[in-house]
Amino acid sequence: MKIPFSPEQASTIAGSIDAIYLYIVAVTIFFTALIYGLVAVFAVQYRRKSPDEVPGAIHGHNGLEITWTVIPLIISMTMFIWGTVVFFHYARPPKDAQEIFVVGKQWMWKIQHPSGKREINELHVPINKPVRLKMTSEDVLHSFYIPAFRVKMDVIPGRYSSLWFEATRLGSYHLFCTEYCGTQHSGMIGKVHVLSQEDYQKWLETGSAANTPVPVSGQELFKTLNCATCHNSGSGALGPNLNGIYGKPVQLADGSTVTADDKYIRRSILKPADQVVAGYAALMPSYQGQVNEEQIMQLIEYIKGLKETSAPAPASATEV
Ligand code: HEC
Ligand SMILES: [Cu+2]
Repeated sequence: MKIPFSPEQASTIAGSIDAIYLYIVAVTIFFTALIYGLVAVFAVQYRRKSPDEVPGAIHGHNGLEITWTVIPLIISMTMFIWGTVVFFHYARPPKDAQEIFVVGKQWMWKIQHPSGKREINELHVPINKPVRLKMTSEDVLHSFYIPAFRVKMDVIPGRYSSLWFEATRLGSYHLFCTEYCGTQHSGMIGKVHVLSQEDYQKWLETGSAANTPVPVSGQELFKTLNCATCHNSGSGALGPNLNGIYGKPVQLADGSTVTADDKYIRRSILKPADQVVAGYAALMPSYQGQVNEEQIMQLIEYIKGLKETSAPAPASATEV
């Protein structure tokens, strides 16, 4: 259904967002018309007809009170429940969603696909496939908005936010930053290109010789930053074995337990002293200022891929 003055519906969620939006608008228009209409009618009907007319006293009416409380309650609950159902669908990416990495930076969107292919202010996605964007910001607040998909999410420095969608129509659509982020904010715009799955694969492969898959870039960083000096899963290693830690609980020195998720690993790299692993000394240096957000994402992808049974990360003493 094409709604006048609104962008095309090009994702699986666009229809349900528009439906609830139209429902709320329709209810609002109905009651606005009803109330203003009655104000006008009553003003005429019950106007003072002679100068000495005195109105009769009103002593309330329970039936009326209950009616105009219960009806709006029911209507607002339909909005709430329906809205919640749509929101839950929107907030929970499907498990099989393909991940794409996004870093907002004054004033551009830097995007990297898992195969390593990069683009700026353009996002190529396959049609009919759920895609999840993992997003963060290098500097200030930004917000990632694709009107035709009806999806928008804040992009926040120091945090990961995620946004998912499944495109349903081929074509190119607007991409906007919708959080005022400085002088060139209005120029922080781009295009989302929805390709057929074959064309997306072809697009990924063009110039692929120059691309390093994201976890492999992470592995290279792990070597060049000398992480492997301490994290080498050898006996007597200074740092904990990182194989298989992703998603698992970690016991900290202060007695608490945290899950080794993206946020925890990012913090371990930038502020290792904040959350020290039980049984280890706080020896790890901070990498603040040595790695940018894209590189942190790459390191995380590498650590995510380390299975419990992986060969030990090479000790840099023998590697370097
Ligand atoms: C000088 C040795 C050293 C270096 C170099 C080092 N680390 Fe660490 N790392 C440690 C120690 C010791 C701990 C445990 C104490 C703590 O949490 O601070 C640790 C903890 C961690 C943790 C949390 C592990 C867990 O089991 O919860 C992660 C993730 C991590 N480091 C990643 C890295 C990455 C990535 C690099 C390279 C960018 C790096 N480390 C470089 C010594 C090091
Ligand atoms: Cu911005």
